[in-house]
Amino acid sequence: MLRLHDSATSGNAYKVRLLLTQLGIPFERIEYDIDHGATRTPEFLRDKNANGRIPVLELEDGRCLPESNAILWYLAEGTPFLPGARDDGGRWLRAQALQWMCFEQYSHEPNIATVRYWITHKVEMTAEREAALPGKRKWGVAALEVMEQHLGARTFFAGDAYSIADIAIYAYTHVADQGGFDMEPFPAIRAWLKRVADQPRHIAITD
Ligand SMILES: N[C@@H](CCC(=O)N[C@@H](CS)C(=O)NCC(=O)O)C(=O)O
Repeated sequence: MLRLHDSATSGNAYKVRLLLTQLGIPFERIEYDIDHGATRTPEFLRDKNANGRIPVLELEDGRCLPESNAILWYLAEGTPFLPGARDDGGRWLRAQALQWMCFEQYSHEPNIATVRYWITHKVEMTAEREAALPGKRKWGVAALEVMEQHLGARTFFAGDAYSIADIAIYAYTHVADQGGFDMEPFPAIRAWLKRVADQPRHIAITD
């Protein structure tokens, strides 16, 4: 059985739990206390992820794949969750999915997810974090504005069907309010959040 090295409140890990569930693939969850360095032990760094982070997908043969969006891509290959698997526009749609997954990791997650983590995990607000906070809020809102503009004319991120691009971006957008991001000015995002939550076999981050 697949094993997911996991943490219950992590949006990055939730992406993988959501896709595995929607694909109907059984998996074992191994929980880590990320607040107390459980992913920084010599064993974890040696055997699971040298970068010291979850999620990590461990295959039946013991190979370990870190990075949430790489895991989504691996699992979605050959399924409708990787856009364009069955049509001529596949190359373009897959590139668009990758475009949005890169956007999520560079412009969205480092701002929106980090602020949420600081607040919900009640981490010590060091001088360094206090100094970084306004910039993270500013760039988090900027990411939401980019998404709002895109979704104003579209139903999903890559083409017109739900895909791993939506899963990647949904994970931290639907809990952005927990980091103090006001979603009121973003009606197109709010409509898209509902479309994603209405997909078959959807699970909550708390499930
Ligand atoms: N780019 C990575 C980020 C992974 C990440 O930041 N994981 C966090 C939890 S969301 C973690 O493991 N933190 C524990 C630590 O850094 O020690 C991904 O998308 O999987």
